[in-house]
Amino acid sequence: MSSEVKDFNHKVAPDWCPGCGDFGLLAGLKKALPSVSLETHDVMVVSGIGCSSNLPGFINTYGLHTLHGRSLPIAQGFKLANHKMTVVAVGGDGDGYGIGVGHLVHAMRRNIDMTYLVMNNSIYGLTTGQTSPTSGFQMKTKSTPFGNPELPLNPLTLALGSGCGFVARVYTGHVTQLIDIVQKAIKHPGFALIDTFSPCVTFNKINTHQYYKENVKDINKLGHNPSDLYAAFREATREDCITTGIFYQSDRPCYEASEEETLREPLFAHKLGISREEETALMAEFV
Ligand SMILES: Cc1ncc(C[n+]2csc(CCOP(=O)(O)OP(=O)(O)O)c2C)c(N)n1
Ligand code: SF4
Ligand SMILES: [Mg+2]
Repeated sequence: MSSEVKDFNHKVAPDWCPGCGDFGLLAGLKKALPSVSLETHDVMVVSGIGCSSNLPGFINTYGLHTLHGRSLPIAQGFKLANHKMTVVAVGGDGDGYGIGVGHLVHAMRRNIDMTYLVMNNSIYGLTTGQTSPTSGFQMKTKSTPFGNPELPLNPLTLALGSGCGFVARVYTGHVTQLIDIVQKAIKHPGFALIDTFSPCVTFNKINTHQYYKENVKDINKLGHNPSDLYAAFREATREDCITTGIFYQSDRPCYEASEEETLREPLFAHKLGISREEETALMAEFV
């Protein structure tokens, strides 16, 4: 029996502020998953810490709410242990581009088959409004009252330069585009990064819904060819508008393809080749 959108609804309603951009992402994800024939039990959603990272508690799939910045190591470990599951990591800009950015770079070059959705609001929402790695230059926040002295990180050029085989960006208010990109990212056989503009209506009065509605342009509608890496860099660094869409997609083989023999069966199903007693003793040594 196939799952429908309503099956992905959780009994716990999101506790995000009314108008938070994360609602759009949750709605899009709940529509995208069944549209690529996934059942609720096929999917693991893994997060770090932040308002956005509360998302696994609001969707009826398997879920893991881990440590700040640590969603990707755990999601990759999970995927390798059971590569038959679809793994979606989610979190915020602080989580993924700040404390977790080292994991992100290595996950992108490693290329394990999973999707990473970053709800990028250019602020630390949960901790009430400090500067994040994507806060604008000279932006005034609780932690930089005289203006942010640092340049914002560009997640797209970071991804393009780190070997990521699927690089996209979307505003969470554009749910149709979001669903389309999430579907393609899930079907992509490798690591897919989707940076999403997901406004924090409470602590960021600059990167607002209005701002994105007025300024974003879909590069795929403007004729961008996602197989062209150099064009992707150009689109990711444009200053005349804010670009969204699929910037780059390559057919580089994913990590699992290099371990085909080992991963014929999920790791958890491999026989250890030792007795029950030996297994218990081994576990006791590590746990
Ligand atoms: C190791 C560690 N450092 C700091 C924190 C405090 N902390 C919790 S969430 C967060 C930032 C959240 O920002 P972001 O990831 O952008 O998520 P948002 O709330 O904006 O969705 C911080 C600094 C923590 N929980 N753990
Ligand atoms: S504080 Fe900001 S990010 Fe957090 S729920 Fe409210 S609007 Fe969303
Ligand atoms: Mg944030």
